[in-house]
Amino acid sequence: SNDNGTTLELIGAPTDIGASVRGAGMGPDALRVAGLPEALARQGFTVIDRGNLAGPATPWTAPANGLRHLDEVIAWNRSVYAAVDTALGTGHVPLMMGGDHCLAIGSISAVAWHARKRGKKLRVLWLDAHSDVNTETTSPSGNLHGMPVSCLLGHGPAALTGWSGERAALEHDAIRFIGIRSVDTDEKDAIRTLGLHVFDMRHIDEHGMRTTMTEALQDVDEDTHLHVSFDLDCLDPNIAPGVGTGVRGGPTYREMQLCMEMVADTRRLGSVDVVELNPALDVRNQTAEVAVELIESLFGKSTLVR
Ligand code: Z70
Ligand code: MN
Ligand code: MN
Ligand code: MN
Repeated sequence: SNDNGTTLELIGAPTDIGASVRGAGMGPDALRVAGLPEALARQGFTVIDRGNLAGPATPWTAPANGLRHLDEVIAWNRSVYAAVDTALGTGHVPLMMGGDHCLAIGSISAVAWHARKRGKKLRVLWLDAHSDVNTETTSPSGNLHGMPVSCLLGHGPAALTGWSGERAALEHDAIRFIGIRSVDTDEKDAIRTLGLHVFDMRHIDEHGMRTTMTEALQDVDEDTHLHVSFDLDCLDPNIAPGVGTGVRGGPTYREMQLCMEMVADTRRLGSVDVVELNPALDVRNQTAEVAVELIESLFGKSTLVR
């Protein structure tokens, strides 16, 4: 057989609990329909599809104290944390299929706990049009998918911080943002104050994806656990219309392929989130199909001829 020795666990988290637009809850099944499990199996991985986690329905109530659906967001993230923790504890590579981006709180908190236990450095690549570094006091919407980075840095609501065993799951210099082009006013201040490393679209336009990724992956070494948190709205809406909050001017298909290939080349990828896929807004599941192709590259499928 072509078994490459690595087991991937697909974990579905079918919810739009932190989002502004309905539909992200259908993301996991759209990725399955697009053939994600089979594609990864063809690459030699043992693929375990854990099916979909269960959690509360989205009530679509107004924000309370600057936070919408806080109790339900906590419940979903507890389930995600437990599933990712189990996968990592078994030596498997978890691939969390969202669902909206608030689920990265549970996912990355579990990853951070395991990285610390194993004495590994953690590097997170946050591929997104948005910086997701709002808090309950700065958020214009109250939607928690705009706040996961703050929670992971220890600055979110108390109920969503500290899950990794430390106040902050991530130090400010453990995360690199790629593709950013929609940042709220107060988020800009937070980025400056916290010293976050943001490779926005201007940076990619001026320096190219190759230089950008060389910079973003600097100091990733054999002791590094690399986590990719892939918000599909990072992509240009021309190729990825199936997202709740598309923003024009994102990376092209070719730029994102190179990004994924350069991550794969490090051979340090240890966990992944794929979030914000909204099949209700998609066109014939094309965003899910693009996502599958990019995830194949992320896990080492090469288009190199030589
Ligand atoms: C805005 C907010 C956001 C994704 C929208 C939007 C955040 N900054 N994130 N779509 N994926 O409401 O905080
Ligand atoms: Mn996001
Ligand atoms: Mn986004
Ligand atoms: Mn720094």
